[in-house]
Amino acid sequence: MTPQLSSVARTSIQRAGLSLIADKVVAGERLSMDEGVQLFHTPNLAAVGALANLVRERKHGDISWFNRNLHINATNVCEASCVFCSFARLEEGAPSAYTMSMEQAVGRIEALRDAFITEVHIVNGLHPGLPFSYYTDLLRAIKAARPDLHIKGFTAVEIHYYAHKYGMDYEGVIQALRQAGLDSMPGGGAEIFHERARKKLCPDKVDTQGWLEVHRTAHRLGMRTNCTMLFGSIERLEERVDHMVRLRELQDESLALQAQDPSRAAFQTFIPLKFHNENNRLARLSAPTGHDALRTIAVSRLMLDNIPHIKSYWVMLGQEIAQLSLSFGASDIDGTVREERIYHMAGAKTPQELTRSQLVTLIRAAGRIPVERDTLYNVVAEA
Ligand code: V47
Repeated sequence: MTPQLSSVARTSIQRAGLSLIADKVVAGERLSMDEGVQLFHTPNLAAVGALANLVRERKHGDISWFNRNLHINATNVCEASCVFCSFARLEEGAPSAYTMSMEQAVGRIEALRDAFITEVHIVNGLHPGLPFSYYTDLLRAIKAARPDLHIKGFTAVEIHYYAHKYGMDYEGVIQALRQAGLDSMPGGGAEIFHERARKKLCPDKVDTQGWLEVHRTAHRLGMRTNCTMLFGSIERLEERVDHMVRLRELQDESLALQAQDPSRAAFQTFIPLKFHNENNRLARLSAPTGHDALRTIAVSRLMLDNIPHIKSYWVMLGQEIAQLSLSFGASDIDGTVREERIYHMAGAKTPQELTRSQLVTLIRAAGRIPVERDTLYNVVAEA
């Protein structure tokens, strides 16, 4: 049965002044930039959430996806000076700077030899002193140790940095990483595309055009990618909507090309990343509220009509908001994770890891049906 708005939700939506937007959502029509901004300014969060939940249930019913994965951040040495980042250290030898040896990185995979995982997620700092072969060797060593694992790794920021540093183009970098074992790319580094905010947040890493071009190239080469938005720091609400619209436009383009040539790819998942305010140069700002997180998830579900999944990454949202988000547009909560550094160095109080059964319990308690997926959303098991 096609999901419908309840009469209670319809009344609340009408009272919130969202009837025109609701008509478009019910008819499956695309929302404009101005409508996205209106959703952010509507005080009635429940009404916005009801609309997002309708779209979520049309796309996924009661299913909530999760996976079993492991995060590796092989180095936190990073030339970039993003003001929101608590993870990076400017140079080797700085307090708590580290770079894993091959043995250390692969040792983390080998330690899990008897544990069932399907994915390794790799994101690194922009290390000025490593050869490109460090990354290809890392991928080869991981694949040699665990050929069954899907490697999702290297943000557009890293791809852009390697292209400049090692004298290659984006296609050359992606192909070389892929030949070494890379299977797909995460969505990090997008931050906020709007130039006013981007200049303040991350003045010296890939610009918006470059970030989008890396993903365009990956899609052309048939590699699926994710996309993100860092919200709740210094950006304006209009800039959040602008960010979503720019992603939607690239996704339109990638999907149109994929329709002509099925070997091409597109975005799978959008992950709104809630700003964490400890141990970084934006520590003076308050952390975004749970209310803001739920609204941002809901608006992204409504604006990004062409991206299949909205992920509420439990590590950065906390388990309670991640649960609630499953009724506000999100249909995925990410995975077991195991040893996350980027958010914990920025003050996240969530555990380092959730077991499969904890993820299943969390999703069931939110009234949804947990389904374990692999990175490409093939069903691994119904829980
Ligand atoms: O690019 C860094 C963000 C991202 C902070 O694709 C911060 O499946 C908030 O992209 N407060 C990396 N955000 C994480 C990421 C990710 C995570 C999980 C899954 C996937 C996926 C991607 O974290 C960075 C940056 O945008 N970030 N510092 C901070 N203080």
